[in-house]
Amino acid sequence: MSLPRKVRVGMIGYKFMGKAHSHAYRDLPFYFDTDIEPVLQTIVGRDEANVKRAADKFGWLSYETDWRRLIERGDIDVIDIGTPNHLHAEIAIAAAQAGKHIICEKPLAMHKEQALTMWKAAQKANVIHMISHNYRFAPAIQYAKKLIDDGVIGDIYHVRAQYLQDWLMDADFPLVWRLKKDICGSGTLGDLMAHSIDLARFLVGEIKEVTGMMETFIKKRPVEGEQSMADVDVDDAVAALAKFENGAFGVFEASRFGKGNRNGNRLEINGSKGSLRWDMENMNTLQLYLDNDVFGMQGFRTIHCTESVHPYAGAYWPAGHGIGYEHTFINLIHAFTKGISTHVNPSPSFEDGYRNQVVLDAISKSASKGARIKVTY
Ligand code: SOE
Repeated sequence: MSLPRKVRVGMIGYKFMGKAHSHAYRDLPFYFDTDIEPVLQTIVGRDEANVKRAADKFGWLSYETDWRRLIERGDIDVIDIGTPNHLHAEIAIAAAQAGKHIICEKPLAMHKEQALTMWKAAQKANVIHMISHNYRFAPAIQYAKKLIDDGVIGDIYHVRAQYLQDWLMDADFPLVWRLKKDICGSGTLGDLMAHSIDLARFLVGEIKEVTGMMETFIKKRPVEGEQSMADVDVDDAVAALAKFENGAFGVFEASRFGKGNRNGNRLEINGSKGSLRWDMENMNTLQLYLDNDVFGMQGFRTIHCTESVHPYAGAYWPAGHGIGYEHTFINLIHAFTKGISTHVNPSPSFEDGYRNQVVLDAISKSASKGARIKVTY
């Protein structure tokens, strides 16, 4: 067997997602036999002391303080973008033009026009492109996809998705970048509902029409490092109704004010022959209801998605041992490196990021106009 090809990664951003992605590159060869070996070549951050500390801690060979310098370098094959959202497009387009493969955090862009430009730039450069919707890569979600595609729950009527967190409920919590529209594009919509839209698109199909409502509960917050207050110009909570092209009906809710929900990413799908339920806070299990179970014994059964038949699960531990949040990123990076090795673009791609963004923009437009909006791609 030939030795794995080394692919040198340059990653921009070193906080929450930087940590998750670093760990995934590091541990990928530990669990998977791949013909690509990621090299943690260079990590980028503007603050030299902090980025140096992150490089040492996460195992990167070097660091830079300017992402442009990273893209100019000849010893980088992949650009991994984990910056605040307003920088995604500029970095991704520069990376594509320099012939680097790209993986970008979600939401792909600030708005759909920008997302389209990113997708077209990556396509034109013929590089592999992926958006980091990690929850798709939970074995239970991958197995749900297989069950749906195999017709086990029949025709889909309902998709009900909630993504609830509660880290923003303190009125003294400062105006961080995730609360500034010119940096993040939108609030809970792009940060949390983008994940639910991705799962729904993956499992059920394309959305053709939406109605949205948004709310900002705390309208002014302390400016970081200052004594002053400033307006919050993004949503704290969002709800949307959706019609899917295949006739399914969707109800989506996302909030940072769902007291007690730390990372409550949940989904229920009802079909003509059965239903599925998934909850990220219990991520290794999938609830399945089947109409053709014996009458009197019907009910939601709990499937522990830790068997070798469950996608990705077999790469880790013997059945019943379970995996965690970080492994969804290893699985994502596995799909990404496989794409690089085969030159077949994996999913979710920048096209998925663009389509997701079109839905997000339509929800936002619907909320501001108070009208139902057709989603056109
Ligand atoms: C927000 O709190 C956040 O970190 C999101 O940005 C991530 O996408 C989500 O997976 C966890 O929560």
